[in-house]
Amino acid sequence: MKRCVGCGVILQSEDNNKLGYIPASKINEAKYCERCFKLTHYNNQIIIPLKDINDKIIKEVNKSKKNVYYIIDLLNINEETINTFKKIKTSKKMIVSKLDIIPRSIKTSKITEWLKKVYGINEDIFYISSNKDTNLERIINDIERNQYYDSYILGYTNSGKSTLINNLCNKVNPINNKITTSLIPNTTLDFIKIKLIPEVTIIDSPGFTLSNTLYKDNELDLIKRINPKKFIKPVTYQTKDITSLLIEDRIRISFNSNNSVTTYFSNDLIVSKIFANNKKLLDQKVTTYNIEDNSDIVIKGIGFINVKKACKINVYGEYDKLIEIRKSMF
Ligand SMILES: Nc1nc2c(ncn2[C@@H]2O[C@H](COP(=O)(O)OP(=O)(O)OP(=O)(O)O)[C@@H](O)[C@H]2O)c(=O)[nH]1
Ligand SMILES: [Mg+2]
Repeated sequence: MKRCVGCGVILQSEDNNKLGYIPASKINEAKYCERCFKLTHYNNQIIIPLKDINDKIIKEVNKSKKNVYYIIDLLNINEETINTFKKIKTSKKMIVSKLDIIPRSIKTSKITEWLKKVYGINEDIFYISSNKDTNLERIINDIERNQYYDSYILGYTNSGKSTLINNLCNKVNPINNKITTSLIPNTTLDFIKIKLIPEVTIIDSPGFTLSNTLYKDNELDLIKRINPKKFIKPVTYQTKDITSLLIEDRIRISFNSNNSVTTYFSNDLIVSKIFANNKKLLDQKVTTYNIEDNSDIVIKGIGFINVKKACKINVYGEYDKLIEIRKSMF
């Protein structure tokens, strides 16, 4: 039984519509399945939704009792991603990834304090950037110091698990077999065991998936715009009682008073300020939230909007499923 080095599935040449397919003529020497090969060499993106993956991962990890590093990206900190962290019952630490995109105005010590106060996170928290090779040696030192022989790398899809593992290997024990990484949801399809050094194993995992997302799995352009490439530039809007922010022509949030609100999203996400007498979206379900001074409107998987003064907001349509309100880190 041979597994794909890129995504972890078992290689097979019986059915080209099933996971792990590789033509029979290639199966002996192949390291990667056809999907990973096409993704890496032709940017041909085949998306495979994974069913019930969240429960399966938690079950397997809790049974194993192995150490866990849980990767989370700043724009995806919300009740759901934090609750998943809390379901892990083995020794665990948090890694906030993609430090290179976090606005310079946000200090990591502030984030740690806030994660503790608002979300009750008492575990160690690391801040890394795989792209910029920042603080990766802290993870390696942590593994060494604690003598973790096996550690899972867990986290939501696209949080940067596989990229981190490739970069850790590159530092310690460079190998040619890179795990496949990409922006498509669920690039990694099964657990992948990697020897960091002979006595230390790191296990990559399929990403957890959010219960609701702004995008459908095949909306790759939108997925690209949601995932920041560069550091996020916060944008401040002054609102009046008729102002709404419209996000990607989908989520509309209206404000009821003069206020100052600042968005923390990928710079490529399309956000516009519109006015309530714009009828376009008016005959929809409306959900109202009472916001206290200095709070965040969290949009799951997308980012958050910092609101300075207490106010009421309305959210239109079914997008209330993506909205949470929390105390701001500022
Ligand atoms: N800016 C930035 N982007 C990163 C970093 N690490 C990973 N990415 C990007 O995030 C996207 C997802 O990376 P992956 O490593 O495939 O994420 P994953 O968590 O393994 O995703 P799944 O396998 O789908 O669960 C890719 O486009 C990466 O280039 C980082 O440190 N900084
Ligand atoms: Mg992966």
